[in-house]
Amino acid sequence: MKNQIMHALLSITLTAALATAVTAAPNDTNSASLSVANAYVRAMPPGQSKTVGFLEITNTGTQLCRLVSAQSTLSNRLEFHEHRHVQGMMRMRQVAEVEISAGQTVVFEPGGLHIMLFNLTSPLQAGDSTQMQLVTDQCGSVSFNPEVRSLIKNSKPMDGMRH
Ligand SMILES: [Cu+2]
Repeated sequence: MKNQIMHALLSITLTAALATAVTAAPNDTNSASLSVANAYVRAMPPGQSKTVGFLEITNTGTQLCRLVSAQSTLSNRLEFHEHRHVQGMMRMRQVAEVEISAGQTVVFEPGGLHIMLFNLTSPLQAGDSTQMQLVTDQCGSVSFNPEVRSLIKNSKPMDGMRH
């Protein structure tokens, strides 16, 4: 009888340990099913402390992945945003998470989904090295190095910078 109780307790402990390991995994492992292409952030005009990032992310796996947060050495506050036309006006709003179905590519682009980077402490210039990481709920995380692109190359310089 005592043995059975001990066994049950051991099982519970093992289950709890496994659950902890699974929960911790997204921060530690690089995703096997997500790949990022064409990632860039905009160089900042003088006086700006925020900028925007764009990329294409593909889910090559077989399960749904949800982007739940973004991290970067550039900024302590990153948010997923999207633009929506509301009564003829372009409005920006924060989205808590971004879903990527199995086999789908989600594009972050000017006028649509984008990543806002707030509180940048130093100006960002074309050629600077950067690092960014996207964290998912169950697909691990993916790290990459966005290119810094100058606004001058863009035909609509202020697009995406308005709040
Ligand atoms: Cu935004």
